[in-house]
Amino acid sequence: LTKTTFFQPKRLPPVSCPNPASITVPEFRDTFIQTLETLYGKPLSEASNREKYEALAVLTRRFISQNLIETRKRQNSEDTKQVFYFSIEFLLGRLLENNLVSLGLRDTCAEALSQLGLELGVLIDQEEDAGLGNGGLGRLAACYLDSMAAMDLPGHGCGLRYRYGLFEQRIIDGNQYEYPDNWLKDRFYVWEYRRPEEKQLVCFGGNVRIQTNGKTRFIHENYERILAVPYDVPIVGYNNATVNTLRLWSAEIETANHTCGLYGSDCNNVIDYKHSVESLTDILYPDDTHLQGKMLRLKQQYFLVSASLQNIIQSFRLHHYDLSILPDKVAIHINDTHPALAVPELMRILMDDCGLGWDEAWTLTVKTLSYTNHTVLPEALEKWPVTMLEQLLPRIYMIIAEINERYCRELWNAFPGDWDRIHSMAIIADNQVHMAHLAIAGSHSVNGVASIHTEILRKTVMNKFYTYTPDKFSNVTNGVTHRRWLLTANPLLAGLITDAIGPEWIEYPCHLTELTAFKNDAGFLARLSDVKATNKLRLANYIKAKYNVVVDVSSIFDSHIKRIHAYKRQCLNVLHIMHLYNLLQEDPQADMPPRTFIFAGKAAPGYYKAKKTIKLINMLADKINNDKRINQRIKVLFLENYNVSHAELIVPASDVSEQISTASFEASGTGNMKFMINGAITLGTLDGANIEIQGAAGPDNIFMFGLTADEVLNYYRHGGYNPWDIYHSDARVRTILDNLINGFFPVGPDEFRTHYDAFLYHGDHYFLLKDFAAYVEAQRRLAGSYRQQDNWQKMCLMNIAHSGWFSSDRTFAEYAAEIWELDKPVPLWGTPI
Ligand code: B1N
Repeated sequence: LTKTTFFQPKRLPPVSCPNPASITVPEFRDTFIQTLETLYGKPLSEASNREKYEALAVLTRRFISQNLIETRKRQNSEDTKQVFYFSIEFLLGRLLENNLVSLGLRDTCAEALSQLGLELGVLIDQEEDAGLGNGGLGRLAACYLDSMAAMDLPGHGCGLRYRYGLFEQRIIDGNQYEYPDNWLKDRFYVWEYRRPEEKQLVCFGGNVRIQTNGKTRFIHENYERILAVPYDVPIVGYNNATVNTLRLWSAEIETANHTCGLYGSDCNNVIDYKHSVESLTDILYPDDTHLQGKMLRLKQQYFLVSASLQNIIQSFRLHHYDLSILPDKVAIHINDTHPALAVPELMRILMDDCGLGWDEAWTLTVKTLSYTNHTVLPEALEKWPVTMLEQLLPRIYMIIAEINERYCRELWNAFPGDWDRIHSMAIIADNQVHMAHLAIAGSHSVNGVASIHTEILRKTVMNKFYTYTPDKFSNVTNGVTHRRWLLTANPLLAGLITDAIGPEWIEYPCHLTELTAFKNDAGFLARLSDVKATNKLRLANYIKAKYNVVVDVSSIFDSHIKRIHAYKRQCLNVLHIMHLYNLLQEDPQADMPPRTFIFAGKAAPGYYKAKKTIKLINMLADKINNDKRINQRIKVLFLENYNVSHAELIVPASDVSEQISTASFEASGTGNMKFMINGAITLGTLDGANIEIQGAAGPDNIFMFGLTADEVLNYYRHGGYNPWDIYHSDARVRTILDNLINGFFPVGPDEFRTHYDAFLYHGDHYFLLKDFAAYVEAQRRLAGSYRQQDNWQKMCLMNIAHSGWFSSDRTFAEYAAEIWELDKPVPLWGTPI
C-alpha cells in the first residue's frame, strides 16, 4: 500500500457579498438583544435559555437569508447544471454552530455573548437535533449538502419533513425504550422557510382510463389528492456567499373547501381526514438496512419523488422550452433505492404531462438519473409486491411494467435463450418489483460507496448487470465534511492544525498532509496529546454529570458508536471485554493499561437481538463498574440516545475507533472517517472504507485484524464453519460463552440465550468466534502501543495528516466530475491505493 497522492485543487474566487464577518462584537451584542426583545417582548434578564437560543438563531438566519436570495437568483440566471440529491433521510443534527462557523461569526458571537454573561455552548445545547435519518446513509446526505455549498456548486437536497425524527432512546434497567422524537415541538423551527406557494399535488390510488381515439392517452382518475408543501432549510457554504437549500416536503390536505365538498358538513370527518393525510410525513421508519414492507413507506417514497420531480420539471420549463436539454441542466441522484420510483415518475411526467413519446422520455430519464447502492445486505434490498404498487400507484405500475417488458426484451436480444439470467435481472419477477433492478435500468450510473463494496457489487450482487452494462458501474468512496467533524466539533485540534500549517486545509483538506512535517516534533506531539486530554475531560465531565460514573481520563477511550446490528459486531467487543474481566479476576495485577469502553447506538425497535445486545452491554457495564477490585482498570459505558450531537462530543475525545464489522458487510462506514480526522486510531477489519483508511494512514498507523471479505464469502459458499471447534479448542471462548447462560450476569438463563444460540447453534453467521483470537491479539498490540505515548501521538498525527482524502469535498468532486458532469470544473484528488 502506498501513500495517498493528491492533485492540488484550485477553487474559483468566491463571489463578493456583504460580509457578515464585518459585524463588530458590540453590534452583534446589541442586535442580539434587540432580536430577543422583538421576538419575546421581554428583557434578556427574564428570557429562558431556549428563548436566547432562538433569538441567536434568528439573528444568524438574518445573515443567511440575503445570501439565500442572491444564490437562487445567481443560479437561475447562470443557468448552469444543477444537482438534486433525492434521499429519504437527511441527518442534519444541529445547525446553529455550524452556520456560525460557516459565516465566520463563531468568535464574534462567543465574545458578544460573554459580554452579556452568557456562554455560547449553553445556547448551542438548546437546539434540538434534526434527526431525520437512521445513521450513515442519512448523515452522508447531510455531509454532501455541506460540501456542495462549500464548493459553491448548485446542489440541493430533496427529502421529507418528518414531524418525528428517529425515536429518542432511553435506557431503563439496561433495556432500550423508544420515545417519540418530537423535534418540532409545535414551535417554530428557526432553520426553515415554509413555501406554500410552491406546493405540489401528489396523487394516490384511483384507476387509469385509456383513451384511444387519436393518440393514446392514459387518464388517471378517482385518485386521492395530497398536497406537498415544501419547507426549505438553508445550507450555508463555508466562507463564501453560497446558500443552497434542502427542500423537505410535508403532507397537507387540500383547502378546507375541497375537503368539505367531499365529506359534507361533518367536521369530524374532515379532522379525521386531515390527520390521516398528514400522517404520511409523520414518522421516519426506524430501520437501518432492514426493509419494512409497509404501504405507508411506499407512499412516502412516491410522495418525495413525485413532489420533487414535478417541482424540478416545472422550474426547468419556466426557463427552457426544449425538454431535450433536461440532462444538460439537471442531474438527479437517487440515494439508495428508496427514491427509485423517480424512474417511472419522471417517465410519467415527461410522457403524460409533457407529451413526449416513450423513447425520447426514456433517453432523457436515463441520462438524468444516477443511483448509489449503499448495502449488500439481502434483507435491505427493496422489493414491493405488485399488488401494492398496482393499487397505490396504478399509472406508475403500468409504466414499470412497460419498462420491464422492454428491458427483458433487450436482455433476450443480448442473451437469447438464457431464461435464468433474464429472470434474475428482471424488474418484475415473482410478483415483486425489484427496486434495485429498476434503479439500475433507469440510471446512467450506478456506484458503490467504497472500493471493496463496489468490487463486491461487480463480482457478486450485481454481477449480471455489471456484465451487461459494465460502463455504468463505478466506485465513489464516501466522505465526511471536515468542517463539521473537525473545524466545528473539535476547535482545539483545528486551532492547533492552523497554528502549524496555516488555514488552507479548511478549504483544501488535502493540505493536512503538511502535518507530516511535525511527526518527530516533540513539542507539537505534546500539544496534540493535550488537545485530546482536554476533549477527554469534556466527555468525562458529561459522563459524570449524566451517569454519575467517574472515568479515568488517562485510560484509553475506546469507542464503538453506531447503530446496533449483528454485523457491526458490538458483541465481539463485549466478548473481548469479558475476556479482559476474566483475566483480571484471575490476576488483579495483570499488566494492562486502563481502558474505558464507550458504546452508543440505537437498535431498530423490532430487532430483538440488537435490543438484547444493548441489555448485554449494560449488564456488563453494571458488573464491571461496580466491581471494586477491577473497576479502576476497566470501565464500560453505554451512552443513551446516540445522535449527531453526541457523536460530536464522543469522536474528538476518543483514542480508539472500533470498526469491527464482519468483512464484506459494512459497505463503507463513515464513522471510521470522522474518528480518523480527529486523530483516533482505527481498530478495524478489512471491510468498507477501513481498507482505504489503512492505505492512506499507512499500515503502521492502524490496527487491522480478522478474516478478509474473500475468506468470509468463501466460507458462505461452503456452508459456513463449525463454531464448536473453537468452543472446544479455545478455553477463553468457552468460559465467556458459558458466562452468557450460567448466572455470571444476574439475569435468568434465557436472557442472553439468543446470543448463545447464535454463536453455537446457528453457525455464528457473523464469524465472531472465528475472529475472536485475532481481535484479542490486535487489542493487545494496541494496548502495548498506547503505552509508548510518543509513538502513539505520532500515529494519531499520521492519521489526521492523511484524512483529507476522506473529506466529502473530494467525494463530491468525484460525483460532480464523473457522474453528474456539472459545468463548473472540479478538481479531482487522486486515489489512495
Ligand atoms: O450507508 C452508509 C454506509 O457507510 C454504511 O456502510 C451503510 O450501512 C449505510 C435502508 C439503509 N446502507 N443502507 C442503509 C438506511 C436506511 C434504510 O431504510 C438502508 N444505510 C446504509 C453510507 O453509504
